[in-house]
Amino acid sequence: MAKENNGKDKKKTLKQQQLESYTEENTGEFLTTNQGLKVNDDQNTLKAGERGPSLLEDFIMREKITHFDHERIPERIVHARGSAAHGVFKVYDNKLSKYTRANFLTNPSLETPVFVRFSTVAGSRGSSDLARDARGFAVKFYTEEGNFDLVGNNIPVFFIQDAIKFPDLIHAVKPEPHNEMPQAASAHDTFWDFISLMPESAHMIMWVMSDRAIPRSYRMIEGFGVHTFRLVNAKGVSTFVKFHWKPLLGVHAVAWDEAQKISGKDPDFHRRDLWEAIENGHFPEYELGVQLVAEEDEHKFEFDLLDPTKLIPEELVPVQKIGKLMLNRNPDNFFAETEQAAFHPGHIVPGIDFTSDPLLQGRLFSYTDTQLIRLGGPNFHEIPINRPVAPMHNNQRDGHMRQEVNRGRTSYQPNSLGGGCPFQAKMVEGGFSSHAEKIDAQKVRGRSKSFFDHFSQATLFYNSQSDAEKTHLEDALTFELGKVETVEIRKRMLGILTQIDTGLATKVADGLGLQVPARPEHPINHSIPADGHPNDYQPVKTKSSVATSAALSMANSPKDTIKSRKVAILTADGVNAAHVETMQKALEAAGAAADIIAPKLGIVEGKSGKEIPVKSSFLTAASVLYDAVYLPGGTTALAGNGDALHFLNEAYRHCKPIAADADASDVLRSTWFAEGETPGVFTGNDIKALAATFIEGMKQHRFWEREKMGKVPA
Ligand code: HDD
Repeated sequence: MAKENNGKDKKKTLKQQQLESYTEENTGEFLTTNQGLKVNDDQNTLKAGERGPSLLEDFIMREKITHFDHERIPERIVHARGSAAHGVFKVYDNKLSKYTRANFLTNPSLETPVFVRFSTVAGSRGSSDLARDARGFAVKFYTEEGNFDLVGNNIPVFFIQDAIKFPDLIHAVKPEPHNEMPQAASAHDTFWDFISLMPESAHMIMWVMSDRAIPRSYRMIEGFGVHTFRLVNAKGVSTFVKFHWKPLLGVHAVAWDEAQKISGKDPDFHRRDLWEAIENGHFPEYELGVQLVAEEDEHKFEFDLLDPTKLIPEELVPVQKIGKLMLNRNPDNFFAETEQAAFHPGHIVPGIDFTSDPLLQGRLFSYTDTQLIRLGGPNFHEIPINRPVAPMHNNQRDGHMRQEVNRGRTSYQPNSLGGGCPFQAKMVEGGFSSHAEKIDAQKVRGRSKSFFDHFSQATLFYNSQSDAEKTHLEDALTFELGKVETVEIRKRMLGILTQIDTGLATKVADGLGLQVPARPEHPINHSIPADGHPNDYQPVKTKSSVATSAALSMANSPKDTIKSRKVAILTADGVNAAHVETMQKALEAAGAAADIIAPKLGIVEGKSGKEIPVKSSFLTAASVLYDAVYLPGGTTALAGNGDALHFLNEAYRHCKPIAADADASDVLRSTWFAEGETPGVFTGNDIKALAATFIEGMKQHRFWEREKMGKVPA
């Protein structure tokens, strides 16, 4: 595959140069101990005689085993399973300088190095990439003014409004404590018990039950900062901002049946996809967008900007695209970089600031705290991947694993012995100064009434989905609640669903064999504090000023490329090799990769005698690992091959584009979908025309309308 742009040939970023000073390679070197002593045998312990006991003196054995014994660190309490890449971010112009003094957001000549980690939330480090879950989208910008971390998700809202509930939410979704099941799945009693008692999660539930939670690729997800943040300009004027990432490849998902099968066939599917795309020069790209709201407009919406269970519909405030992120380099070492990366929404730079969103406020505490245990002490900022490229100077000293050798006598402020250094920076010198938000309030342990509408945006999301997306959402809820054993929990969830959409509630109830409960006049909130008056915390439904929002449906995502998609070409001896070659070339010219699959590895011999090397056999390949399938003519042998027919039927079931030579009809006749014309199945013998139609079809990603025709038993 052609390399579009080789990141390694480009000028190295400051971060790359910094990281390189910490790298080590064994090639051509002698084996040594950690003390630099050359070792002549690390395969046999020192013994008292060849058959005798090992000697305590053997420092080589002790060092090797001791280090091994301590190799593991605690996995992240959430987002344990992840994959990361290096890249660069560049802003398009200086338009944002009206709103922010952050250099990396206003200076188009700057190329800011970034490290981006994608993740699932609930599963352990070794769990499947294809779990139904939100995806983390954490970006560390190594700006010249310090590190800025945008620690977001692929979903623009969250389950809860207040960080104090986060431990409850995570305890509920993680495997149940008595038997540690199920792994990386929300389809169990404790999760839905919690959710059914937490009406504020209704909006987020719509998103995680949608296909957004089973992405095709990390390269095809959106990202959101979730909270409302502030941009602050040089004059100290603040503007509210929501951050968005929009992938250039569009937003695409797999089918739920497919996701479950991928989890078995290739649990590293997303990790591999990201890695291979970067190795092949298909650098993932995302545009950074902002929604800006002037301070004086803070209260003009029917929802509260500080409520993290709400989004700002793009119909009300458009997303302005301000720059582009490109991921162009895989990490050198997973543990050193991806595992040790420490993100924190509290890492900000001058020109960006927080709001009082109570979820954000709690996060500002949690992220440093968690690194202290996970990375083992207060010096985790010195780990190479976490170091800023901006210089660090302060009076913090010592602690476990301190790397810096601080010179001088003074580590306090004020001092005269050290010449008063390091100096505090004025704002004009780049010093950070918190936005002077005016606050005059009484201490209360409570919530603003402006946070009480839990359902309008859940309804807005549901109403904005395409027919297929609605069906998938209904199916997902029916699946998840079907796995719940406690019938009371299922019923309580139906009560929540009635408040979002009675049609949705009816369909799910039907699948569960239950009655739809009457829609309560006053929605019930079971999370009323013991000393609160029940009416104090009743959810209210406000009429949303937007009925549907195009940006909420993946069906409206751009569908103009097949770059980096994977196509399976099914072959057998006697195949039309000329057609295979033409199709392969056309697909590769459009940026896709086409793999030859055959009954066994080695070569297949075309009818013309041409030999074609086989990439995978039906034993190791699976339709769920591909985006589309091409069946050339001359493959009659496959008509009697159960694996090949299953491959085709399954691709059909998952609504994938399928192209076949007209004279491959002998094989097609043996498949489930042989009869008649169906959407997304392209046949013809003019191979060039067929390739062109197939490529256009692949741009659509899936032909979900096929699902109406009933499920294929594959
Ligand atoms: Fe969090 C990790 C995103 C709420 C506490 N979070 C973590 C990561 C992402 C998010 C992407 C992984 C970062 C990485 O790749 O290393 N978290 C979010 C979003 C939230 C959110 C978008 C809501 C808008 N998180 C949230 C709350 C709390 C935490 C309310 C605690 C009160 N999150 C953590 C944590 C983690 C974390 C325990 C685990 C590992 C880590 O921080 O470094 O501190």
